[in-house]
Amino acid sequence: MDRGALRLYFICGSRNAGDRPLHVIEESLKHGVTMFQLREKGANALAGEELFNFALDIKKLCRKYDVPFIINDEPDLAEKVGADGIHLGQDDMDIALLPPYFDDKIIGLSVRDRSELGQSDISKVDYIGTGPVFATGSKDDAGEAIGVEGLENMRRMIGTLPMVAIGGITRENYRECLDYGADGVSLISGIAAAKDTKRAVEGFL
Ligand code: TZP
Ligand code: MG
Repeated sequence: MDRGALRLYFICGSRNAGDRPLHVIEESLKHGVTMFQLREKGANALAGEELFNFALDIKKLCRKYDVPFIINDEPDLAEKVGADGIHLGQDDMDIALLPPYFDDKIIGLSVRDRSELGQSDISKVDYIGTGPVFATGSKDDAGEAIGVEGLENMRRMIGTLPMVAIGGITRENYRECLDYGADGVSLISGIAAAKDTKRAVEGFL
């Protein structure tokens, strides 16, 4: 994959961005987000046909702005909707078991530290997501923050494999993540909870 796509990687579901999530997502894409992930989690998360239709609407937006469209944790949905890739966590499906659809798609994997790296087969992984770098309120089981030192250690262990930082990323600490080895940042609230989506995106860029 083009590691440049990781520069500003927005993650969002239907419950993260007020009552007009598609509008927020379109604004974010229009103003410069470089990769998008649909992560549908939590109370009142969409499922079934509703989730499929939401995913399809987002895919159309991603195509319009020429931004890769990734789906978190749901390979069947990703294949059905024709997504550009899948992002998996340590407890999700084994990458080796992904169907052939994903052979030429983007595969992302969450890896927080040396121990998780040791138990991961990264031979088919296009990028890893490392964190939480800072404290986050967006994921209950995110675990303790690894800090920028955690990022730096991971960069040393993975060589040139594309890596995106995640967890508590703000305009203030964005640059630091890049300085410590990340190719970019992925974030939910930094964009989804911003009053002005355009300003938030442009602020990061
Ligand atoms: N994985 C580790 S931290 C996190 C995920 C999905 C949440 C990131 O959200 P925020 O609001 O950018 O901290
Ligand atoms: Mg997961």
